[in-house]
Amino acid sequence: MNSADFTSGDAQKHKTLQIQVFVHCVHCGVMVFMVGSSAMQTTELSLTSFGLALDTSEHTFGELRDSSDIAHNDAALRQRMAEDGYCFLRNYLDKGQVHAARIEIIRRLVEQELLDLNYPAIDAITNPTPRTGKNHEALSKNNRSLHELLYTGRMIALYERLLGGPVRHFDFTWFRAVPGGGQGIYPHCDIVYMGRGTFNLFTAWTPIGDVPLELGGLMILEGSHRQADRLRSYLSRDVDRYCTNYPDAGEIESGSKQWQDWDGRLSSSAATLCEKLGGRWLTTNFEAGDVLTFGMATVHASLDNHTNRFRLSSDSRYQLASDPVDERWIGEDPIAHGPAGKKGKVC
Ligand SMILES: O=C(O)CCC(=O)C(=O)O
Repeated sequence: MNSADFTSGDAQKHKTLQIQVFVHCVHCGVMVFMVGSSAMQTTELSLTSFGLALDTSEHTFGELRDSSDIAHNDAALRQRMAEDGYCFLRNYLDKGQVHAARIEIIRRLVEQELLDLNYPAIDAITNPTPRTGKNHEALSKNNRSLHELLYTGRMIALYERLLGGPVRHFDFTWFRAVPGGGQGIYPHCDIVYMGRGTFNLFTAWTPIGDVPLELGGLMILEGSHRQADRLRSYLSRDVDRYCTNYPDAGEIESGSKQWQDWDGRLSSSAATLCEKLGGRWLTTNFEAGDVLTFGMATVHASLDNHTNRFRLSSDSRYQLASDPVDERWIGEDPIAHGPAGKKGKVC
């Protein structure tokens, strides 16, 4: 199946499609989606990341380990994080809360005229002719149901267990609304974007609704957190540093240009990086209620969206309250990667 096949069809048909991924078929080299409707079509889709084909054979691609059986065991959870560089907790969050957060995001997407309202809004079908670009910040800012999901209750309890003390979160919430046909992100580690406080910091990647493979979820490069020696110079970089003596320094300082020569990527190609560093790209069919948490040196990327729906997910960050915090991501109106977050030097 190509993405055009999947994205065509009327709403009712779309709603009744059931997509099952046969993980054993990753052995065939091509990820096979069985798309079942009353007509029982069987079609195929190759997975891509950042526009490039991904080798989904078993030595380079696999399933995330589910740690939900140890979600409430502090020692086991920390041990798992040390071992794997991530913990994937299936069905850990309250599905009702995830749904409430989704409804509010949907309401804001409708307000921004980004959904095709010939279909039920909750399905988040992308408006093929949007009049405006989307405003990520407007999706997450002052979004009480999203913030309750991410910054109270089970989520905070998880980080108290992982960190062993009172926790604070970044005030900035990254919200990803990847439109139908949109690209995922290139391989990177988070520390290059948020390393001015502590390294003892975790990301929570939270699907706001189901995110099956074809919608483009997150992937972790297996064992990559143990490659810190090889990645030492990458991991010590700060994406907001710039050279004041370069011709475009003024544009960085005014905010008209975000990056001088580097956007934090470790590589543009998930497949090539996997060959170089070893390990498999691990992912899953994410469901509402799942959370995937990982550390600052864990290499990750995301799959492209091969549907006509928005992929909705957030990433949020947690650390010990007593540790220093990166000034870019806190406060009422975090400075983020804007001009106030840049650090210049003569190169
Ligand atoms: O959701 C994505 O596509 C990227 C998320 C990410 O890079 C992160 O959570 O650090």
